[in-house]
Amino acid sequence: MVHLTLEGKATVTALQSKMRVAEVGVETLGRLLVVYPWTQRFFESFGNLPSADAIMGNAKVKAHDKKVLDSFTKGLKHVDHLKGVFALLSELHCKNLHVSPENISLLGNILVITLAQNFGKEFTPEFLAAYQKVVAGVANALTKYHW
Ligand code: HEG
Repeated sequence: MVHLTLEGKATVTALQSKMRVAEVGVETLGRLLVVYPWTQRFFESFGNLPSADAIMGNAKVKAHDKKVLDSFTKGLKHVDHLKGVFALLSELHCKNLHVSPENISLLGNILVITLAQNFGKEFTPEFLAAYQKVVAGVANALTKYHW
């Protein structure tokens, strides 16, 4: 559950259209794998990831990034019931994949950083602050099954 004021809800609607613009050009998972290399161990099936260029150019990384971004966009549509919407995905990450809550929040934070860097015009500080809340909510919902 993300607590947003009514004004915040209008911001969320605006964020939805901003995300459509930004979707091409935010390589969040690629950056996670480059900046926090220990996260690479979850993606052995993606092949050899020897350098930042290789990671950013890897087709499987890009395809997976699209899935991750779609999840965050879905989160924007369901800010009031994130835990329910992400229950299955939480089960997958916690029980099957054993991805830690820390790594999950890192990915959300990287998304916000990337939006600020690549789309600073659309994502002004006000929008970034609101989006940070949503991203934290999604990350939190994804750790529902952690103990
Ligand atoms: Mg996860 C699968 C979203 C963090 C590792 N992740 C998936 C899938 C989605 C998703 C939508 C596909 C599920 C399916 O096919 O049913 N991931 C997602 C979000 C976030 C996140 C929204 C952060 C909030 N994931 C994350 C992190 C790691 C990770 C931090 C590892 C460091 N995800 C991971 C792996 C898979 C998924 C290993 C399975 C990949 C595969 O085998 O295809």
